[in-house]
Amino acid sequence: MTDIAEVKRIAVTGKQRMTPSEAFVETLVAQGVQNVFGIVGSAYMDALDLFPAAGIRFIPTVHEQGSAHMADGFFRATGRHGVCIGQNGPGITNFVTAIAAAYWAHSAVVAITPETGTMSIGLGGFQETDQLPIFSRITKYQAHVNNPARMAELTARAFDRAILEMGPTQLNIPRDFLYGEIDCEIPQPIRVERGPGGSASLAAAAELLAQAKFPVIIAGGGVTMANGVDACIALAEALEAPVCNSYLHNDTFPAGHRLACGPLGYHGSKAAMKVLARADVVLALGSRLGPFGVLPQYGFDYWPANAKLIQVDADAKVLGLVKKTSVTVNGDAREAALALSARLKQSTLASAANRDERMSILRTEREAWAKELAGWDHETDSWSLEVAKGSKYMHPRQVLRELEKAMPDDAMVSTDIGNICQIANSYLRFQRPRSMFGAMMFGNCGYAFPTMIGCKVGAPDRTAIAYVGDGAWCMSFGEILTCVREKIPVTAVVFNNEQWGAEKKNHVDFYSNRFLGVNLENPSFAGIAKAMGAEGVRIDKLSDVGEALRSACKAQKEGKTTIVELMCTRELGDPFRRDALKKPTRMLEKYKRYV
Ligand SMILES: Cc1ncc(C[n+]2csc(CCOP(=O)(O)OP(=O)(O)O)c2C)c(N)n1
Ligand SMILES: [Mg+2]
Repeated sequence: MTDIAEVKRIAVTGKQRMTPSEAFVETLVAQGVQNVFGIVGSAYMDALDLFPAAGIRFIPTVHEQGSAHMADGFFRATGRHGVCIGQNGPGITNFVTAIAAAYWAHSAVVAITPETGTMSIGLGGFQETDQLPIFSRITKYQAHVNNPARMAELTARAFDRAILEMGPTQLNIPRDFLYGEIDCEIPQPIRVERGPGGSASLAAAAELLAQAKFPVIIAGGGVTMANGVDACIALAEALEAPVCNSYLHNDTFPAGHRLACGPLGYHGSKAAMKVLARADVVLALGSRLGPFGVLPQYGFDYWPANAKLIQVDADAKVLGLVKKTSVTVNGDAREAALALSARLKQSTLASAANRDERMSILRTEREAWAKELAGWDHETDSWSLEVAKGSKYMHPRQVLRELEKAMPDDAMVSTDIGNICQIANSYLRFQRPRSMFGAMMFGNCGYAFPTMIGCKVGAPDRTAIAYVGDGAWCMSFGEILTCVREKIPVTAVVFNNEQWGAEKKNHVDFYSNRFLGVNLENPSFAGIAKAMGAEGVRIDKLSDVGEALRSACKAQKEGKTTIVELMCTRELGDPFRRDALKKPTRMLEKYKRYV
């Protein structure tokens, strides 16, 4: 097999005679693709055959959902396209959940979906389904190759649009269209340069910021996507404005910076919420202010309803969508931050007058939250106290604190959907961007592990850690084999509380502890890991947690994947969706006692 590193990766130039498979593969080369995640299938074997000679690594996965999550993680870690491919029909429908997740993570994933051959469409021959409607609401753009001669053009467009529209796209290819001969020129990638936004809106934003007595910045995911953390820091320092991270984006501003408040949203930082509540002007930088991310937390509605809101986003469609805005700027987060800093240099800042007072509020709130977290060893609701009382296992919060202390500086951490993974938001602190990979707003269990495998492929020199609950782990642990077979070393931290905890919390809060389908009988996850060729450790003593994480991370340098199974009590923190559940009402006699 060709050594990929040695292949010259320059696409052919000028109009040439070639096969559509060659046109497709050469367009991938022109777009800079070096890794494609997928499961092999006859539908695209003619193109797959060329991957090694084109310098493209094909990474076979266990399940196509895993492939698409890996593509998502690859994009989020690198800012470069994540690419996945599969067999027409079932291979492609297996992508769906992960593409929906990538949609809400704003990830430039290109899902390549070979489909039934054109001469048998509609006959129900084999592995046939209409593949465009399925993805129509979870992609930003769908290219359908309607003629083999357009293979390169449409392939290129799927890649260009994923970056332009900041989300997944689909490239749908009737499988017979990979064969034949075409005259074709491989298109060069089209990348638009994004500006800071309109000058009138920037002037209005700068004026509001200059007049602000208590400006607060919310640094959203757009700051990372624009590689704009430095520009955000410079703007925050110019204003001496505290900075909150938007929900699940704990890496958009360095946690150690004197102006950092921590993350908003579910199990976020109370300091961030208390500081934001005092703002008279809020600058949301690169954030859509998603509704779930700004819900009241800890019984506290922190959104400053009377503050003026400046929202900056590269996607015009999210401006003013969720929160009422005073000024909207349709611009790149980095460019806009730089432009605002430049404008503010010429202004007198009202907030300079009360700087010391504001800084003292920030310090007080940060210290109060740090102290509260330090003393918050376990949950204190009566159900949690009851189940933890006789347990020989560890309190989740104490486990999360030990992990935080042992976390390497270069760590990338993905978090799944579950009670313990969400409480982790309080304990995950990062100093640099592209470090936190939450399951974002599609909220699917099973996201974190495959996503982190993709992150590791994109950033092999960084330490890769996935946080996963035991329920979600069972949806995703098959991909251990991908780590082992493909030598992609990752650490999975599995919080084993023997339950689908996040949903069980709703039984506790709303359904009088009528547990149904939430208790889990688990095998030994450490044992399974070993049987699959990885390392596995099972920890039930707090004093062993830090060392287990440290040595698992070290083992990555030797190419080893480790599953650290942490035995946790069944106690449960605040629920996800208190906002969306109601105490039950029953009207029919037979259901009367179900209240
Ligand atoms: C694919 C999918 N199925 C179901 C759910 C509903 N759900 C949300 S959290 C959760 C429980 C997660 O349990 P676990 O992974 O064990 O973590 P824990 O809450 O126990 O910490 C479930 C079933 C979901 N979010 N995604
Ligand atoms: Mg669990």
